[in-house]
Amino acid sequence: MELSNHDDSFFMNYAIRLASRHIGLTGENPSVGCVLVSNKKIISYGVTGVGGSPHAEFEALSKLKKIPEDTIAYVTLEPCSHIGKNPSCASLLITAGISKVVIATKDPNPIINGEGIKILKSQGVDLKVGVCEDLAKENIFGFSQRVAGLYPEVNIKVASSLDGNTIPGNNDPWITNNLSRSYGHVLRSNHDAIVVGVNTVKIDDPDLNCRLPGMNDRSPYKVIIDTNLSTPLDSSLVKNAKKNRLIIYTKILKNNNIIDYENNGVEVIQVELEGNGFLNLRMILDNLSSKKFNRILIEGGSTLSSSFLHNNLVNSVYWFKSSEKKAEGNPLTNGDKNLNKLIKSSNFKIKDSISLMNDKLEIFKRA
Ligand code: AOF
Ligand code: ZN
Repeated sequence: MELSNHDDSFFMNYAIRLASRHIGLTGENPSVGCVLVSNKKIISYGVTGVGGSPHAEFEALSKLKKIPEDTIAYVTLEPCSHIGKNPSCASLLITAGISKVVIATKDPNPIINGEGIKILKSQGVDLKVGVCEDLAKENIFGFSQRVAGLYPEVNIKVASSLDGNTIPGNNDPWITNNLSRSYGHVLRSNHDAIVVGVNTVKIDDPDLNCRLPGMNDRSPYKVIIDTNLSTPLDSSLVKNAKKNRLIIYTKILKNNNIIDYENNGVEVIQVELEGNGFLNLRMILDNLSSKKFNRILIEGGSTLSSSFLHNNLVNSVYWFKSSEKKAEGNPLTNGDKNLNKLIKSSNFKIKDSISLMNDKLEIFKRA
């Protein structure tokens, strides 16, 4: 009996969830999920490996000794047609004798872009494209942007008290609760680079690692926006630069101490200033895109976050709000940095509101 539409979306949702687990871990490659189904049962599954290899289809196929004749492959992205760092997944599926492939969305990579589908079709494989497409597209949004020659996906994380203040009171270094902070670490793990302004480094001396148990290796690159190259050489980020994979963007400097940073393993990149005295954020995003980063997380401070918003460069805002704790100063709901206003004027829509015990996470997405 043919599988119904309902079953197709059930198996594809499973594949999409698998893919979600490796977002931020697959380097320049998108994270893809693959589920193999025989007689309505999942007989194998795969997800793109850490660093981008192996591809999901390869992993799913290689777990099986024998592939039943009626096997259907559910993949969140069109199987690749080319031989790159990995073999062609379209060819692997054909060689394995898979007679039906269900695909969530086409691969926007110009070297594939329909070629995988063509190869499968030419070999008589039964195809269905577009199952759970919106969800699958959301997962690879940053990748799609970058391969289309646009900027990577840029998301902002902010934490504040309910009234929008961001500086913790004296007695407690944290504004939000444990659960919010764990969620914040998940966000770190599923981005390729975390960006902060130099003032955040000077005030907080952060590590910007993913500190969830067992997930330390999921820490992305660190990036500091530092117009005058004044990041303290004894800051934790610089001292651990090699391990941290630290990049500092600064203005074009005639007399500079770049070598001091480079000796610590920092990559220093000089970019032009804009009229307002800020570094050109578009040039920075171009450069991050050339480094094949798909997803960028801006973690502070509020000046940097609002500059990205003012320049319409942000895709989502993750705003953690504590209902209990009070914070001081640096309000996100006032003046130039009024986040509420910026979100409204940049046409963001609230996409989700998640309870994190007594905190709340509001997720805004650009419409
Ligand atoms: C798939 N399955 O799991 C992924 C795909 O250099 P390569 O060989 O790793 O190929 C990279 C391209 O393959 C990448 O840019 C994207 O278009 C596609 N990713 N394709 O069939 C996978 N991750
Ligand atoms: Zn592939």
